[in-house]
Amino acid sequence: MSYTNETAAAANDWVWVADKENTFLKGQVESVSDDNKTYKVKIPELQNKVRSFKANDVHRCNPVQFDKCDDMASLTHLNEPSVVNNLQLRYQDDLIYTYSGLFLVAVNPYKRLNIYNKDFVKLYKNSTVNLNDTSNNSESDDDSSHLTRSSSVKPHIFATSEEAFQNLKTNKQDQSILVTGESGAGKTETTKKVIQYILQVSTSETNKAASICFENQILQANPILESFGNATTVRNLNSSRFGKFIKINILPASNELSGCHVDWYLLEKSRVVYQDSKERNYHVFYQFLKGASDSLLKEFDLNRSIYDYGYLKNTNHTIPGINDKAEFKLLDSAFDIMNFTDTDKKNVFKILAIILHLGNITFKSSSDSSRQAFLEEKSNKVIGTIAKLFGISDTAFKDSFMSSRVKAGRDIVKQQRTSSQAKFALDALAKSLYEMLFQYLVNKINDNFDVNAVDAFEESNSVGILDIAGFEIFEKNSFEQLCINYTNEKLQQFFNHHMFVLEQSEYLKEGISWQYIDFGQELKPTIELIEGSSSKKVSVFSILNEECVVPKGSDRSFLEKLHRELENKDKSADKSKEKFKANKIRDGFIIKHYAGEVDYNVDGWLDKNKDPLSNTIVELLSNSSSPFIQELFDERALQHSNVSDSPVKGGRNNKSAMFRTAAQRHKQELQDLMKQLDCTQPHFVRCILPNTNKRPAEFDKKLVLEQLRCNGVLEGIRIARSGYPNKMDFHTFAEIGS
Ligand code: AD9
Ligand code: MG
Repeated sequence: MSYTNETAAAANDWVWVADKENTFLKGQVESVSDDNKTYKVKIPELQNKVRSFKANDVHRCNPVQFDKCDDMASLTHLNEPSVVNNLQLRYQDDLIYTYSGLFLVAVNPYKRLNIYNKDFVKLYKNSTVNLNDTSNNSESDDDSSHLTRSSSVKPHIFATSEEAFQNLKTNKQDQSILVTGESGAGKTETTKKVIQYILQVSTSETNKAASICFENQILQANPILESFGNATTVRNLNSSRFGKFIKINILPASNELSGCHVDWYLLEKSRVVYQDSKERNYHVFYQFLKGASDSLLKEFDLNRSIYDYGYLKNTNHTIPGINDKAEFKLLDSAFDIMNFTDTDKKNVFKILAIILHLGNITFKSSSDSSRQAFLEEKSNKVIGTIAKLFGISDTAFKDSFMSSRVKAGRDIVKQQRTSSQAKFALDALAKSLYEMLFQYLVNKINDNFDVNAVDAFEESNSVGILDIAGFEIFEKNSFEQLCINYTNEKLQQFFNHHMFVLEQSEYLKEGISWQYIDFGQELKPTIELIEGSSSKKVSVFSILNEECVVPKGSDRSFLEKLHRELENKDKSADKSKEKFKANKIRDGFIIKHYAGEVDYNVDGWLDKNKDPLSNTIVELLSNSSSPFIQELFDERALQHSNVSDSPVKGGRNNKSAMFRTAAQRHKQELQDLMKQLDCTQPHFVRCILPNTNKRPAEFDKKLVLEQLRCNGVLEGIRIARSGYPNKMDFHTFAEIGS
């Protein structure tokens, strides 16, 4: 990437040059061609060899006084190598936090640093400065104070948290802290640090006992969410397989905690029934089997061996550094602190037991052409156990997955399923049950916060912390990647627009004329391509939703329709079509995201988008003799009886919400999130993975550079550079001018 207003290098200048092996190297310009297009550069690291480079691959180095600078926006020469180099130099000194304009960049240290203790909280408390106090020529109509970090305190997640906290108190405005990054980059750890800081500075002196109790409950929501929502993956031993937005309410006048609320997004359900090699199922299954009492396991007809369960047996059951038995104890006490009764806890464990048993029903196929499914002998006992736990009859349960009802003319007839169809139905049930359980847990946590909330809700403001996966470009990208990339595209649009608003207000204040460009608009065509808009009805999601309801819809017909409807034949007509490319060779399509082109493969998209549960099973379970199961499925039954192509609005907790496809649901949830974020003063944190070996002190420049391109840090620099440089001090100005 070249930056438009970057000053060109001349002979003898020190520069960064592109290098395949080292990403970039430092060198000194020997000469520049007459047309300024080619540079000859001497490179000390390559035994002073002189090499030729195109102008685009040559970037000026910064004067040494900028080494390890706290805010990269202040670099004289702002280019990719300088940014990466600065992060690397700081990382070597354990300076993991660095500002880049509006961003706080956090590089995962992969070791415990002593920078989060009470002394550090004290250091950052009240460390913000009021910009309005220092700007005596402000003519802004905006009478809210803008508190920002003081240049005397070093970049730190506590500094960002303090800024949010002080702005909440002073402006009585909701705040948000958006934390994104790759898997393993440190988002969840960062989120925990923000919560730790907010809780420590917001504890009320007048109502200390209640405050400590509430603080404890907020902290204890985490072990529950992590047990059920986290798993060991190749990238992260404790990887969150869902996104979350935690809002902590505070009364600005008294500093008192007044409430808390958790929203969640995109739980990876497929992990319940299938895990890649070297990965695990959700932590809770291992914790439960290792930590539960003998009597509890017996009650659910379970034994301790992980290898006896179809959904676990191919996974590593012990992970160095993870003690499942001890974690179960922590989970159990978190349940107690969150006021789960013994019955509530038993209900939760019952669902886990049912899921484990569901994975143990196995089939044989008949040898004739019907390939009809037959149960393996031992499965009959398992079915009996599950039916008992569900509170339904054995036969009805067996019937619900062994056969399906299909329309034949005016009649509904029963059709026997094949082995793979029956297995699909059971897996779908296990996945849905797990997701419903997760929803139940979050609802319980939120209900508990509501009960304990301080009775002055309308006077409170919140700090919301978003912990959500960053942009993903894998070898094979599926529906899940589209959902997460679409989310990141929206968040980037939010950032770009926010930056534009800030810049604009800065120029207005100083009466400087500038041609405003809202960089948020640049992302609109891609977003519209995915979700559609009032003027653009046909989108990836609309075509996918349609294929899920038309008779005989398939992944292939979906793909054909995508190619037909979205491939760009008329370039002038529709900007969003410029972001779409058909990829007929790889059975997929390409979307040009701001972070790069992503090749999506459509295998399995219709199944992933539809509600996989059949009406039969939903009806059956909503009439269960167990009140808990009945309650879980009642709502589902209601949704099923109202299946409609144009779903009504409503959050996940809205009982009147009709069934929606996964795409419709995610679009709605994201809209709700964006609406909330729009009302907040945002703060942006970008977590960076330094290496893929989970090792401290190892800094992979290429890996870091790729992340900076994807996570908007370099995009932020590009936008900042399109405006006027407004952060230059006098000495630098004089140096450049001379
Ligand atoms: V994922 O998308 O949920 O897979 P995260 O959330 O980005 O991912 P996480 O916060 O779980 O990553 O961090 C991964 C690991 O890095 C942690 O388990 C720690 O071992 C390590 N880590 C991250 N941040 C810090 C830190 N500030 N100090 C020490 C850290 N270790
Ligand atoms: Mg995480």
